[in-house]
Amino acid sequence: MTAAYVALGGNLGDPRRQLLEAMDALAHLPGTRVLRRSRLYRTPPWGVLEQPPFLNAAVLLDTDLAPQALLDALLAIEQRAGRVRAERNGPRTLDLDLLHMDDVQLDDERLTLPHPRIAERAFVLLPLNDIAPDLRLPGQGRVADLLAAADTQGCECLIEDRLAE
Ligand code: PH2
Ligand code: MG
Ligand code: MG
Repeated sequence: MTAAYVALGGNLGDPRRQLLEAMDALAHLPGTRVLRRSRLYRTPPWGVLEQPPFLNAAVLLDTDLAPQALLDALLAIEQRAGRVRAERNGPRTLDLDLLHMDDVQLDDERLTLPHPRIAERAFVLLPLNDIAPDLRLPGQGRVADLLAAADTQGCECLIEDRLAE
């Protein structure tokens, strides 16, 4: 079993429902359990500014799936949520990004682990800090330290969405 950290995001349709349903879908993947769920965060759009705010979250999985198989499973869940691949960094119903798997470093045309741009993105670091503040990302640093240095302006935690473990 391997620990896997997945970021969830969305800003079209009903993002809260899509994120919660995606967490359930992750819990039903073969050989996979959800160990921790972050709170939900409302975050200003990054990259393409003219689009609605995002909801973001993160989960910690324990999984038998290999990285590429897990990536395929994440893309299938995105598809079922009506994801249409249009503009890079543009609006989407559901985005599931594999951030890190313990003891895995890889770089091929489909997948780079750890995800190389975690340190730049408050919308990833805020929820990741809920579930793994002491995680050390090879090449980037410790999550809580990265968050302390990040620009979290405009990000808000949806307190009412604190989820049971
Ligand atoms: N995802 C993007 C582009 N911009 N901005 C926020 N706030 N949250 C996201 O999840 C996000 C984004 C591309 O995946
Ligand atoms: Mg993304
Ligand atoms: Mg993605």
